[in-house]
Amino acid sequence: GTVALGRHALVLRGLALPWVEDLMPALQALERESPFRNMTTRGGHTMSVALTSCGELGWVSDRRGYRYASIDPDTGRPWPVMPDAFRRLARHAADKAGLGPFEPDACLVNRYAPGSRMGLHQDSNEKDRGAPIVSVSLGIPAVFLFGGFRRGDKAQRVPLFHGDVVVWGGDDRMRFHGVLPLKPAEHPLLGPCRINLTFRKAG
Ligand code: MD3
Ligand code: FE
Repeated sequence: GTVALGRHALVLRGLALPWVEDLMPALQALERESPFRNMTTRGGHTMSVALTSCGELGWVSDRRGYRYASIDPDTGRPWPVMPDAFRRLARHAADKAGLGPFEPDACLVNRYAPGSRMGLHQDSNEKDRGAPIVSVSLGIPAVFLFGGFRRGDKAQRVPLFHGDVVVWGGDDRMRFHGVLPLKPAEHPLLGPCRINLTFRKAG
């Protein structure tokens, strides 16, 4: 089933399910190379979501603010190579949504525990605003907030489950969005955890 959230925002329910057995070992290898870390906001608060990255560029935050960088500051090494299964799933999803071809150079990996949340924000650090963003949800469910173009605009609530893929492009790329605090839950593969892979063309 495909659900349209906006003109260029599509939920592809369960699209990642056949890929999970290839995604999981790649994710484990990736987090051994560049472990999850809790970043700080510009205001100095610690985020409840843990983050790592793979691909040519990853997401870093420090006193200077947020940006994409080619070196993981926690390891001093380049980010892990984007696993083939990750890249192929991202391309497949963008094609399926009619927003391909997509060549991501960054994959941000967010890890949520029960209670973790992500406040409303816009993703505006990517140079190529014409490229879509592909997001893959794994593990326990979350409620995604799909807002408007101003912070105060009313947001639609969209439940996202294990295996769901969302593709955002065109006009919908600059919408405010976030994730409500996760309810306590257990997933048979991931335990009390949600993983979100977001693929971007950042550079
Ligand atoms: C809609 N992550 O990492 S993914 C983020 O579930 C982020 O971890 C959320 O927002 C998560 O920045 C949501 C879906 C997503 C990603 C980027 C978007 C939705 C978006 C950019 C524009 C509009
Ligand atoms: Fe975002």
